Amino acid sequence: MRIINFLLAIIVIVGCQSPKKSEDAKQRPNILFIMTDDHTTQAMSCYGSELIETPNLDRIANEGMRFDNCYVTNAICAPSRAVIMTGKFSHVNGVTDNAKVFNGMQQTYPKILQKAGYQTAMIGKWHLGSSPTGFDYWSVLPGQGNYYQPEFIEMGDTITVDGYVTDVITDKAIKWLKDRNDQQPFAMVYQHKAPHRNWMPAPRHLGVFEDKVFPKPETLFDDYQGRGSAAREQEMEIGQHMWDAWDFKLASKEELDKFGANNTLAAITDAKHHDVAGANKREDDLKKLYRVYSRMTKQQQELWHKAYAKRIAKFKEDHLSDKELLAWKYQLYMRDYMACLLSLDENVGRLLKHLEESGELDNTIVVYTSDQGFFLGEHGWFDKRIMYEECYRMPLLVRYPKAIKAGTQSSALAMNLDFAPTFLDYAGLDVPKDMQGVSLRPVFENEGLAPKSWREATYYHYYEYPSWHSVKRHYGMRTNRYKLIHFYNDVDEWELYDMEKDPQELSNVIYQEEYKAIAQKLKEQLKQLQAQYKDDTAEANEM
Ligand code: SGN
Ligand code: CA
Repeated sequence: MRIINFLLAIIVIVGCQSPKKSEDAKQRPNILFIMTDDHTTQAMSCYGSELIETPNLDRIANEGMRFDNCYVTNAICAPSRAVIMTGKFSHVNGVTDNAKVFNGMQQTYPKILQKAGYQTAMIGKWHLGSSPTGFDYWSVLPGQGNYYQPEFIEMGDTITVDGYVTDVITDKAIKWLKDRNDQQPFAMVYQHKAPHRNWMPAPRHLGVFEDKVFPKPETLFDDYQGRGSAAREQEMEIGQHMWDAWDFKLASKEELDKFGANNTLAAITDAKHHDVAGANKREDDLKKLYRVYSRMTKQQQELWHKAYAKRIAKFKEDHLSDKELLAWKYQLYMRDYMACLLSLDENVGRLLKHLEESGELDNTIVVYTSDQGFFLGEHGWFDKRIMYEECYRMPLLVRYPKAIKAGTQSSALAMNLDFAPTFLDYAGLDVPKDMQGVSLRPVFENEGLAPKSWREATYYHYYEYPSWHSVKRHYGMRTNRYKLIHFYNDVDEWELYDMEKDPQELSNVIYQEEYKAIAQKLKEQLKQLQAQYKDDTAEANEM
């Protein structure tokens, strides 16, 4: 008994002193990969946004590097995630659109890190169809996940957790960090659902922006003159393709209660929410909202109705139409999107604070990004997919004081393809030859400037058509100055933008005499990129 007490005392004493870090944990950096869903640079104060303050994200930028030219290779969820995991383009990793299931047998950067002695975890939105591989611990939202009382698939078991999704994901992340073995470095993939459609804020943020008027983007009333059929025929207009109940929360307590009393949950799971012309539009719209509304507690529902009562009354009274109605809907969209960002920023702050307090922050490469950008009313749109700047550009902030000078900005052309090689490079591992991206380390070491012989163009290819939001198939490239796009499949149209003269992409100059030579040169360059990245998947789909 005495011996046991003695041993216990030793354990307590040793446990109280901060345990000595192994050389491994001291030298190889931890990696914290923070990715949100559909968060765009126009809604980050560190990128100059006047729409919202994001102090905790700004901290990462102020203490690290902000990338101004990081581009996604295929602006949609699952494809972007698969590119990040593999360091390979969609046509190589197989996930060309959201309906494809990721083949988890293939090589990924978490697998390589895990094999090399990193502890790996994947927490939050996954959206790759198959179960995560390469992680010691994983707890992921099924599919798109839910904002309230979310389910998780945790190492194969489905559980439901009370609370708001952004808070719950962070609780899980902090718990895993606390429980892990700190003698090994870690790589944690921490991915949020927010601020994905239908933009449901945390209970504590419901209604916070109801009286705020957000500045309108200059192109909110775009008429798509000067662009091709892809811009004209898409289905992502705030005015035409958002839903009154689902998106704008224009459904009263009475209407929702009545709907709930007349329908069983089982019968309302097949809402055809993308069929805007459907005869039962209101019915489908209510179905979709009721499904998520019924997940809330009574108390949460009360807060919800209190927050939205005012806009419902205004909708009934004002009978707005045309431009006035669109301008008002834009406000409703912004109020909810931005309110979702409040909890996101708070939670990122909470996680950074935990790392700081546990002494790990400065030995951790902290990355903040989103699976792609998003339209916040530019061109009258929401959603993403098309290779226009607002959604093509990704936010990318990286904090790692051992290698990155605080407060630097980079205009080097980067892609989500580069993330995996960057992590492997910093972990001191060889980047497999078949990864198509390159490590961003030379950019960090060059204080953000593109080093000599850095890439001159990024490459893009989007496939999900015909489908949600009707954005035509296209591929293209961007240099520092120009963007060239080819829409194919049911059309054969080229667009060229001079980003220096026309940053809003309002005027397609491909047929203008003065751009003839540059268009020719860029087309050649585009062919070379396709050869370099071995992408011949468009040819099969040409007209
Ligand atoms: C849902 C959304 C779409 C969105 C896709 C893909 N509709 O289907 O607006 O484009 O997800 O988003 S919703 O009415 O169900 O919200 S992604 O981020 O997963 O690519
Ligand atoms: Ca997304």
